[in-house]
Amino acid sequence: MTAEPETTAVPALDDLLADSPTNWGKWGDDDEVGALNYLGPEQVLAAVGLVRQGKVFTLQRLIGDPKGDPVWPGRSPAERTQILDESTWDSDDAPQYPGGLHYADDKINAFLQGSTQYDGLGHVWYGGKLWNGYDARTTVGGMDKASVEPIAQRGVVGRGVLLDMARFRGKPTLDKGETFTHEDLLACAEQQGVEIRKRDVLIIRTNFLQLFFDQGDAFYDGFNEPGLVYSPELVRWFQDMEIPNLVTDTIANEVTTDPNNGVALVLHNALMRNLGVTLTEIADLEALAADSAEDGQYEGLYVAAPLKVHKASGSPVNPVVLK
Ligand code: UVW
Repeated sequence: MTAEPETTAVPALDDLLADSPTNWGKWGDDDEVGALNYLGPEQVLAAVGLVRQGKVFTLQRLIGDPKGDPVWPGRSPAERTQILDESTWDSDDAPQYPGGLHYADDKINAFLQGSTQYDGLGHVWYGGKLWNGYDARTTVGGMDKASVEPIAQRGVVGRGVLLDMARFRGKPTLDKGETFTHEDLLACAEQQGVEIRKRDVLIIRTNFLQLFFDQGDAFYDGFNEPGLVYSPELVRWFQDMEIPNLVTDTIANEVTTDPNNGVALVLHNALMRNLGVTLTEIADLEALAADSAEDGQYEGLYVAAPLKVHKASGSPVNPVVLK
């Protein structure tokens, strides 16, 4: 008799996160920005004081990069179409303006989460409930609740701390499926000589998307990004530290498939859906990381405001760090 191979059932998020903390109701029944409530005038003013050198870093990846745009499997890169240019006026039908004005126009057809982006807190869910307990049916035809719009309206400003996990692990990029914990973030911060404080915006560098440019289509074989991995202790740490926003240079901010239980995107749920931590993805941290390694300043003023798109589950952003 041949023994059946042992299969381990993948738990439902409802079961895996049954005892995980939530912040539902903490900022009222109508809240749509969650842990961003931790960033008030006190945090803004303290962060402004970190601008000591006049250095400015923009964290958005180029949309329509001639080398390609890394996107979540199933999404497609943005397509930019030229609508008007000088050739338009080769035609007798071209619009004529008094004084002889000519101009260029273009448009893009893009996934709102197909570039550097903020997720609205309602972007992912399980068990029929979104952030703050909103019914998942409120997503039908557009996000009536916890879209990116309220995040875009308020903006995000605070102390940003860069945690260069690739450099900390002594590698050019983290590997497919490589994980790290909040303890690793603390060790990385210590090695960098910076403190992670309550209410910090965490900015984590893996440089994993370099492999998208190096490997071409093979990048998507067995797609499994590196990143933070779920544990009850990690969720408790985020909760205790009142982390408002997690920014990474990967497509989805965490290890894609949790090696401990086989569940996909556990932290999108444990941190974003349950605690209201805002997620920012596909950031380009290369210039900031190179500069921080040189000057030793891993903290700065973080400023971001995603595009205001009505009912959207996410939208593009070009975050800025000033040192
Ligand atoms: C998913 O969660 C599917 O995508 P994102 O990377 O936009 O969060």
